[in-house]
Amino acid sequence: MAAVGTGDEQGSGLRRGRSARARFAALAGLASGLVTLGAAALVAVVTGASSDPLVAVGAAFVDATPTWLKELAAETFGTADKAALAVGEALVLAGLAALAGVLAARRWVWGAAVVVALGLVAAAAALGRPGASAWTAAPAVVGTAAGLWTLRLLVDRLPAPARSSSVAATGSGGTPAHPVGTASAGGPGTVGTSARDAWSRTDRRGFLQAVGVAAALGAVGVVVGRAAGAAGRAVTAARDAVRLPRPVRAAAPVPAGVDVPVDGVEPWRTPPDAFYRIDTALVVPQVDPATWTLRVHGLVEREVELTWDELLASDLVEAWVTLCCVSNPVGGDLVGNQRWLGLPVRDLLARAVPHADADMVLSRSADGWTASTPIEALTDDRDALLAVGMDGAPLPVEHGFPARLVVPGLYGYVSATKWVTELEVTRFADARAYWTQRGWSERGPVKTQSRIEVPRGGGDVAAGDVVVAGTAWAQHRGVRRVQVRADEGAWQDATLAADGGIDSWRQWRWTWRAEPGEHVLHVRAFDPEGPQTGEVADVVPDGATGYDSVHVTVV
Ligand SMILES: Nc1nc2c(c(=O)[nH]1)N[C@H]1C(S)=C(S)[C@@H](COP(=O)(O)O)O[C@H]1N2
Ligand SMILES: [Mo]
Repeated sequence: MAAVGTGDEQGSGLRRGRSARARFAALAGLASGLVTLGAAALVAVVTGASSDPLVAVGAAFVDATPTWLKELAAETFGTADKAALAVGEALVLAGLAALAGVLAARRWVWGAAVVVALGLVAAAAALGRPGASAWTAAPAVVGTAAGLWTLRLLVDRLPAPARSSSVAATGSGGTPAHPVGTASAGGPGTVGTSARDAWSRTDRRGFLQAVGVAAALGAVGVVVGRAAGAAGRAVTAARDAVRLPRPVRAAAPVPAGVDVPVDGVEPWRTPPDAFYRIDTALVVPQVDPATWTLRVHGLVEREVELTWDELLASDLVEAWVTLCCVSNPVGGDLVGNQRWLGLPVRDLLARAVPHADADMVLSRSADGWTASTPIEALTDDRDALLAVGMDGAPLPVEHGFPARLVVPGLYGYVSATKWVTELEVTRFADARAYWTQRGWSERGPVKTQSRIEVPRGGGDVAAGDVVVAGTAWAQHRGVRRVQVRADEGAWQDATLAADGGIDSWRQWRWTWRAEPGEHVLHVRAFDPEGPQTGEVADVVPDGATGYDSVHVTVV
């Protein structure tokens, strides 16, 4: 072995060659990862969005996430938790792809094993989605094959591993390496000979170009595949074509004065585009009303299957209902009020005739989500609706088009199934819904709540008469009274806004004689049973309690 330079120099040159090689190998891994995703996204145009590895793995992750982590994510990212998940997934994947490249450059089988393992995870996740067929694994399989092929091509273009300084490397594909010492070698200051020297600038440029081309092709595949898939599946045209019938019973007219005349209070009627959105769907299910049906089965005298046309031809009614999420913290905004159009669920259940021992209806969505609703809430005289309309228009796609449930008095997680396709009449003892399987209560009646919207905490207010205002809700029981107190003093009655019905929230306001200094305001609402509890409880397992408060600096 002809030594060039000292042993130390030689060693560090070797190491440097190795780490440079590893860096390039990592790039090869990243580019191959993109090719995998691009090829998969293109196949998923045909096999459906939920078969796309990123979507399938993300969805499986969402379903498997422990409740505490989900709560943490919701607290940290709010309704941006889906974006946060996508970023997290991309980072983990990028790390694994780079690792696959580095390993493949050392020993091909190691790198290939990482790629195949990732492919298997993606295939398994896709096959585990509701409505999966064997084809659902196709994007993962095709993507993995394309990724492996790309990785092999790129790794073959890397310089041979730097084993010894004197051995002029030969390309692994049998290509003769450039001789050491030509113009293509490392240049001034290069220590010893290493992989770097054996790899000409031209080789390096060629490699980086190949990496660039692969990465670009992969990225284009992802973008085009996603866009084509979304355009092909989109039900926006079908939604635009829907003509909703007039209700046989219109909603009670909204009295004047449901909105308190105070700037900064959320409107009584929540605009649909401002309505909070909560669901586990990473891609919004696109359900074509032409093929949609709702099946009522289980503990019933006769199964009922309802088509879209039959539903629209039924006697639909309209009702204002405030919907809220069990994950809404005290003072939070996962709550909204809207006018819904739909078929009373009791009419639908009456057609099926539930058995006397049934005490629950497990509703299921097109994407496999489930909610457990006490059957009495669906059969008593409240406006529990199989809703098709919101604010006089077909449901927005992200709010459940073509049909969803809306049940006054229950949190969304036990009642408000969007993209609903099935009602299984059953018993609490026999079936458990999506969130109940994850530690939440099987029943979720809404807890009476109130919040202060004005003044917002943080800013200063001028001493004197200060208007304090906000909203309270106690769906299907009704808000009877709202009280406010300053600095833990005596509770004072607030003035209630006009009453839009017991299923809707209610605004209130109160005038406060504010003295300069630091103050804290609390609010509480009363339903017919009495005041809401001030006891502080977390959202898990069945909804937060406690008084909303704001800290105000009066100057
Ligand atoms: N298919 C489906 N329906 C669903 C959910 C879901 O994850 N999937 N989430 C429920 C929850 S927890 C709530 S609070 C409401 C929210 O309805 P919105 O997004 O229209 O406000 O939808 C309910 N319906
Ligand atoms: Mo929710």
